[in-house]
Amino acid sequence: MASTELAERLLARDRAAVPDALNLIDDRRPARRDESFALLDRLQREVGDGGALRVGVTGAPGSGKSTLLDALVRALRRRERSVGIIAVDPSSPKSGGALLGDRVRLRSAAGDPGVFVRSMAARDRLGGLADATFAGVEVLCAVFDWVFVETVGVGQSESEVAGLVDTLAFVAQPAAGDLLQFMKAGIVELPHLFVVNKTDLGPAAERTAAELQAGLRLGEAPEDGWAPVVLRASARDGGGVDAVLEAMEAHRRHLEATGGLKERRRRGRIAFVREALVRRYGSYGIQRFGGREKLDERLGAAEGSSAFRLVRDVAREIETALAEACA
Ligand SMILES: Nc1nc2c(ncn2[C@@H]2O[C@H](COP(=O)(O)OP(=O)(O)OP(=O)(O)O)[C@@H](O)[C@H]2O)c(=O)[nH]1
Ligand SMILES: [Mg+2]
Repeated sequence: MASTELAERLLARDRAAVPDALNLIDDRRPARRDESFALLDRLQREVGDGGALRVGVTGAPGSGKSTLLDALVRALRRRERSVGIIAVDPSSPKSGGALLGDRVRLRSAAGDPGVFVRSMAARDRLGGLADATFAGVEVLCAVFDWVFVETVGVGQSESEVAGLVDTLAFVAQPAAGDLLQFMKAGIVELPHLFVVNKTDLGPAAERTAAELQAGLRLGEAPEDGWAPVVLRASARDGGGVDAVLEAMEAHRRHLEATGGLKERRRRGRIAFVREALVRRYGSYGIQRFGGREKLDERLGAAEGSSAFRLVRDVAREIETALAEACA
C-alpha cells in the first residue's frame, strides 16, 4: 500500500492500517525508506502537538510494568478509550513480536480491537533505542487515544524513552534498595510519577514510598513546575490503578496548561536526531559540521520534516563536510 493511502487511513484512525504502517517503517530498502519518511512527515504535521497521551512505563525487571499496563488498559477500556502499546524487548536484536505473549501477557488485550500491542527490539545496529520504536509511537499516536511504551532498565533507556513520551512513570518494587542507585544516576529527575507496586505484599511498600518521597524532596525544584507524584498500587489486584491513571491525566493537563507539551515534544525530536547523528558520526563528525550549536540551529529550523527524515538529510550534510575535510 502506498504511503499516501496509509497516511489517509491512519489519520482517519483506521486501526487495520497500523500493522502495514509498522511494517513499512521497519523496512530498510531505500524506496520503502522514502515512503516511510513521507508517511512520518505527514503524521507529524497533521497529528501535531496534541493527540494521544504518550506515556512511558519503566522500572526494574519484574517490578510489575506489564501487570500495571494490563490493569491500566482495563481501566481505560471501561472509559471507552483505545490503547496502543509498544513493549520494548531488551533481549533480542530483532524479536518480530514472537516474545510478545511471554513478556507482555496482556490478557485485557485479547480479542479487543480497541487495544493494540507490538513488541519491538530495544536496539538497532547503531545502538540506542531502535529508530523503529520512535516511529512506531508516531504511528500509534495517530490512531489511539493513549499510547504506552514499556521499557526495562535503569540508565540510558530512561533518558531515551523520556524524550519519546509526554509523561514518564516509574514502577518501583517495594524495598528494592534501588533508590540510591537511581539518585546517583540522576534517574529520579526524569519520571513524573512513581508507582510503588505490590502493596498487597505488606508494609514494605509503604516504607519504599516514604523513602522515595523523602528522596524527591531533596532534589532541585523541577524546572517545568511539575512536582513528581509518588503513588502506591497493586497492579495484580487493581488497587490504586485509577489514581495512577488520574495522575497521568493530571500531568498531561499540566503540560497543556503551561505550554510544556509542544516544547517537550520539540525537544524530544531534537534529542532523538542529535543522538542518532552523534552515534553515527561521533563528536568529530558534529565538529566538522560546525559544532553542536550549528546542529541545534539546523534542527530547530526544520519544522515540517519528521525527525527520521531529518536524521537522513543532516547525515548527508555531515558526510559532505567530512569529505571536504578529507580533500
Ligand atoms: N503480589 C503482586 N505481584 C505482582 C504485582 N504486579 C506484578 N506482580 C508479579 O510480578 C511478576 C512480574 O510482573 P510483570 O508485570 O511481568 O513485571 P515487568 O516489570 O513487566 O517485568 P519485565 O517486563 O520482565 O521487566 C509477575 O509474577 C507478576 O504476577 C502486584 O501488584 N502484586
Ligand atoms: Mg514486562
